[in-house]
Amino acid sequence: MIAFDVRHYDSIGSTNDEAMRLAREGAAHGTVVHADEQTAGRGRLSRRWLSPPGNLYLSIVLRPDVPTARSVEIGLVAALAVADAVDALLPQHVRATLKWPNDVLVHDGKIAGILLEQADDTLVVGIGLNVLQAPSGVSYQVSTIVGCGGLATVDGAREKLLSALAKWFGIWLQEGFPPIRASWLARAHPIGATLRVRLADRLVIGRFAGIDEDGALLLDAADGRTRIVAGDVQAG
Ligand code: BT5
Repeated sequence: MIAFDVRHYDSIGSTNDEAMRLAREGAAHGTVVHADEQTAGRGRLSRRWLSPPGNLYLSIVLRPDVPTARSVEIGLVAALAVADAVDALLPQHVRATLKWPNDVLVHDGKIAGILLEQADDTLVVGIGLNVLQAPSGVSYQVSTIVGCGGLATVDGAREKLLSALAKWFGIWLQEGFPPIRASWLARAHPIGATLRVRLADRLVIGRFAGIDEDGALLLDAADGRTRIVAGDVQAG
């Protein structure tokens, strides 16, 4: 069980930066930085995460006692936890789906993003979840809990998310990656779906063939099976 210690801020640049700073000062496993808004919220690859008041922005310091190479798996653990929390806040017939590596979608719109950052033996997992406010100026479809018919407060969403995270982190520590991989696949693109994956230097188009035992994306492209460790999946 993780003992969460939540530090709340009204406004901050990025909760990930603050969590990293606290981690460098020795903050314990389970320290959580939660802000009502971020003025410099970050996505992957220096992209922006729009962070107006009304949504959940938090970062968790984790010190898992496992090789750093397994941190990719924690991204998938976090995505499952966010998806469970989102499901619990939405009407029963609506379910969150997952897009590799860490996006959580509802009705094909991105409702949450996850940013993993690492320094030595410390991992910071940053999660942004749209609860009340759909940010404007995003180039693709965005969802919010309330816009999808859910009922939630930001603090209520935080509690659901942290308890789901404690649950999935515990499963991962006790049973390893196989149950995470199976549960992730059950919520993800169907096997065989056409995916377009933007890599640093090119676009790869192929059929989704699952994720391997390390969490990497497997794609059957014209020139055979490709294993992808970093990229952006675009609409099929
Ligand atoms: C992510 O990056 O999806 C990771 C986002 C992590 C945000 C959290 S908030 C708490 C913590 N503190 C931080 O500073 N960050 C973390 P990526 O896959 O690169 O997606 C970024 C893209 O999502 C942007 O380029 C926009 O197109 C889109 N976007 C920006 N804000 C959004 C929002 N609020 N909801 C949905 N999409 C958004």
